[in-house]
Amino acid sequence: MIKLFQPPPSFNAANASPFCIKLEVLLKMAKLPYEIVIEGDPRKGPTGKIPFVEIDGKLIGDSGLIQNLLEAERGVNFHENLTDEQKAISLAFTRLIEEHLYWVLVYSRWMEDENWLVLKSAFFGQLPIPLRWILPNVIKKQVLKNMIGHGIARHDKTTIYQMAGENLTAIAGFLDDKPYAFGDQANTLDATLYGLLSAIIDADMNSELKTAALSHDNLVNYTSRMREEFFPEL
Ligand SMILES: N[C@@H](CCC(=O)N[C@@H](CS)C(=O)NCC(=O)O)C(=O)O
Repeated sequence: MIKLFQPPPSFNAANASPFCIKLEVLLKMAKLPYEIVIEGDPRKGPTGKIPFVEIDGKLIGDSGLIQNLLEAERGVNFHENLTDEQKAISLAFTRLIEEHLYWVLVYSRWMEDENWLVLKSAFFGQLPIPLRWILPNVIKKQVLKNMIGHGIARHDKTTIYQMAGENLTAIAGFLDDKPYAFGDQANTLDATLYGLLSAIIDADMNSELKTAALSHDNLVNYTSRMREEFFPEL
């Protein structure tokens, strides 16, 4: 049985982490049995990030690498029926979502004062005092450092949300009125896309990022359809 290590559901979404939502959707798509182990500390994972899994006694991190491993070792094909061109588009959008749009989500959660209060309480609210007072600001400084390293936090707020708006417009234009990214069958890009859209749209936090996402009806409808299909219990 695959053990999936991830934090508990939060913010009215299946998970606080879009990568955890993505991986859980992939496991559901592949109909592979798995067991969730609640783990909120990314440092416990082999790459220092969540999600991670235990398969055959080995810990493996990174949703994309786990996906590759499932394809190589469990006979799953997350790209079934896709042409080489579609596979290339899928990878390009995956990188846009995970390597750029994701960082705007991080910015909107950690740097917007109202969202920071929600996040602080969800992530650190259960810690004993004085950790509950000290840790949030220590981690926030580290997250800001990471965002500066990535480059996103070197821009002003208006520019950051403008860039995210461009990403969302590109995604909405590509999705158009298709049920899934590549037509009638859900593929790996749907897991990635839903993970991030759910973190933006379903999560009970507001920002210009969410406003931009909500301005695309097809993204809103897609997110609620995917939620209904993969997390009907929510
Ligand atoms: N490429 C990784 C990214 C995972 C990731 O960034 N996870 C975040 C949570 S959404 C994390 O663990 N951050 C903790 C940190 O960077 O210290 C994947 O696809 O799994």
